[in-house]
Amino acid sequence: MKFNLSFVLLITFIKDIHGEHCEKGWPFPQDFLIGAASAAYQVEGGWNASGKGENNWDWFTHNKPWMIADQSNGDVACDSFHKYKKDVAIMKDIGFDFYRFSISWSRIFPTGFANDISKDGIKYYHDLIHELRSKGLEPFVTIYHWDHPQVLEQMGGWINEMMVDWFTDFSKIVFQEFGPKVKYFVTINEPSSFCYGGYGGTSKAPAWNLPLNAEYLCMHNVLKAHAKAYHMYYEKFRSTQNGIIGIALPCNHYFHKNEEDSITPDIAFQYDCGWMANPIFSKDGDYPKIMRERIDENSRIQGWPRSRLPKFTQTEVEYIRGTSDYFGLNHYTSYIAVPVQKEVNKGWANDRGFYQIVDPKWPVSASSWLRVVPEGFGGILRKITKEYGNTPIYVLENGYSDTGSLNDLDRINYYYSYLKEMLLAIKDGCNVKSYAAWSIMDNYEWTEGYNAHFGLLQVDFNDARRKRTYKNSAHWFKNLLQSRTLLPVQNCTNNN
Ligand code: GBH
Repeated sequence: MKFNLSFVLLITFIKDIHGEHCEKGWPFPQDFLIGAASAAYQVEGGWNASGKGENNWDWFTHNKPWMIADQSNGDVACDSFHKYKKDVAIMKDIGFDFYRFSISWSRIFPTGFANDISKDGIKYYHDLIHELRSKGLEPFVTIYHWDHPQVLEQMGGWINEMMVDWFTDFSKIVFQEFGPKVKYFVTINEPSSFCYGGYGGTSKAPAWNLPLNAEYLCMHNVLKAHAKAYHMYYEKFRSTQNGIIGIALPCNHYFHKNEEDSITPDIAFQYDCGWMANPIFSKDGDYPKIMRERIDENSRIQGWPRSRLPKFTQTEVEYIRGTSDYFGLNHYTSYIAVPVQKEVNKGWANDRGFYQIVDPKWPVSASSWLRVVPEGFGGILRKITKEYGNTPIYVLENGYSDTGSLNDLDRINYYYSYLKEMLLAIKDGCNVKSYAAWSIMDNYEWTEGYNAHFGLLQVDFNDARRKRTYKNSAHWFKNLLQSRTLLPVQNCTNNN
């Protein structure tokens, strides 16, 4: 495998310098950072090792296995709790600049609260960070990637405003302990994913299924928690630690259905991305106007005594606005936004007034929600730049799922076509500073279990040692990182 692909790339290169009909390579900007990403619950395992407490995903998968596609859980996952040195050695070999990983809250606070801190839990992340730095990789730390102590969930999870303080307590320990050796922090990964999936719907723990209500409350608290952690970092840690801190938002791109419809894609963007981004990155802060208007109107029509979209005070608006040093973008796919007219006495369909479809011509992946639409990546980078100005954009996740083959040409094509769009957007003036592939290895894909494979490395989940094997895409990245140039895949290799 390894030999084959290098050979093909070598031929590509030779043909290239001989000026045959290949697209030429696209160099990455200088200082551009390229990394790989993961999340604690998805890779660590060691669910009760060294005194770790139970978290919401432990509880959910153990007590409601039928909610998971293959009834599986993250008890062992990739066993990165024990195999982190191997992981780091592999990333060093591929040549990544940074590793984005998250901290397991219940590993640090086994009983859920700040009065009981686990030395072993802290030590694990010190060891991981040390291992990364000694191999020349930057640790890029996500404080929260969806797992929190189950006791906090019992107390309402993200619907309880106390979560703002609990999250701040946790963040404080993270900064205190790891901040001296970490230059890059993400407070919270993808608020809308767990607010919709966990509280509004059923695709994430705790699957409350209280749509058009609980997700709004969840987001309200998440934005406050993010802002509070950000301010604490600035007030107490930044001057000595010199890092940067931001938030990771999942933003799709939206196309129109009809040529003449210039507004629905923007409305869809505001609901999907603006819901989280507008309060933080816009000039005036707060939720997007369109959401305020439509949800307020629907709530009124439906006889609610107040809007289901909670309100920030002006002080809160200002407290949240500007609380991110960069725009952390997780982007995978695009949709077509189709408008739905408001119905008399009924208001806006789904609080939104649009629904989303896909173009059947867009290639599929192993995840029902993920179609391959590279031009949407350029689209969303330009849209974010247009909406929120020149804030640096850190792409913190982008990737493709398949059924797990080592010969993953579809994944290579996905990365090539998406990276090319990104480099074009940079040429057009988008201030993109980094890119992280999701994911370094196949892992526990939440309620999709082990069915969806996003990894550059295959993990043998039937092997107690969780053997890791390079896929062709890992070799492809290694080559890219050596040349710091995006070289064509298909154009040259298939047409010769
Ligand atoms: C990322 O979310 C996550 O940050 C990461 O942990 C995960 O492994 C990776 O994606 C791959 O999935 O189930 O139909 O309701 C990406 C954005 C938002 C995509 C939620 C899936 C749920 C669709 N995700 N969405 S559905």
